[in-house]
Amino acid sequence: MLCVFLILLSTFSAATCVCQDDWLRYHESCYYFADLPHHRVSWNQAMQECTWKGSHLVTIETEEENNFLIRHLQQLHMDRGTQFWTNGNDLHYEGAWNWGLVRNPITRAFWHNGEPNSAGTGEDCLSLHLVDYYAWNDEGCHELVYFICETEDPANSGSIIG
Ligand SMILES: [Ca+2]
Ligand SMILES: [Ca+2]
Repeated sequence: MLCVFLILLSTFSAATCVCQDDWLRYHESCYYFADLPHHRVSWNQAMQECTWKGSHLVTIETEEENNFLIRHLQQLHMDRGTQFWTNGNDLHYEGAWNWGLVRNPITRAFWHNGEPNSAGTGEDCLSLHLVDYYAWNDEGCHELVYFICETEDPANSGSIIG
C-alpha cells in the first residue's frame, strides 16, 4: 500500500494518508465531488451536506489546488454548463468575495472572462462552471448544481491514529 510506504518514509502523522472512501486526497486535504445524477442542490443545501460529512464546501487557496480540481472535474465528462458549488460568496457585501461566511477574503481568483457579472437579480455564490473549460462563475445561490466538499484534517475522517 502506498500509504504504508509513505508512513515508513514520513515523519508526518500516518493520518495524513487517510481519506474516507469516495474522497480524493490532494496535499493535506480530502475532497468529495458530489456529482450524483439527479442530486443538484442550492448553495445553502450544499453547505449543509458538506457539514454533515464533517467538512465544508471547497475553498480554493492556490492555483495548484484550482488546477487539481479542474483536472478531476474534466475527467467526469460532464455536459457543457455543468456547475459545482465552492465555498466562495459575496453575500455580506456585493463584490467582496470570501470563503465561507466568515471574513476570509479570496485573494487569488480564477474567473471566466466576463465573470463575476452578477447577472439577473444578482449572483452571490461561487461555482466552478464548465463552458469551454472549467473556471469560476458567480451564480445565483438558489440554483441547483453539484458541489465539492473539502476537509483539511484527514485525521478526523480515518481510523488510523498516527
Ligand atoms: Ca482548500
Ligand atoms: Ca455569473
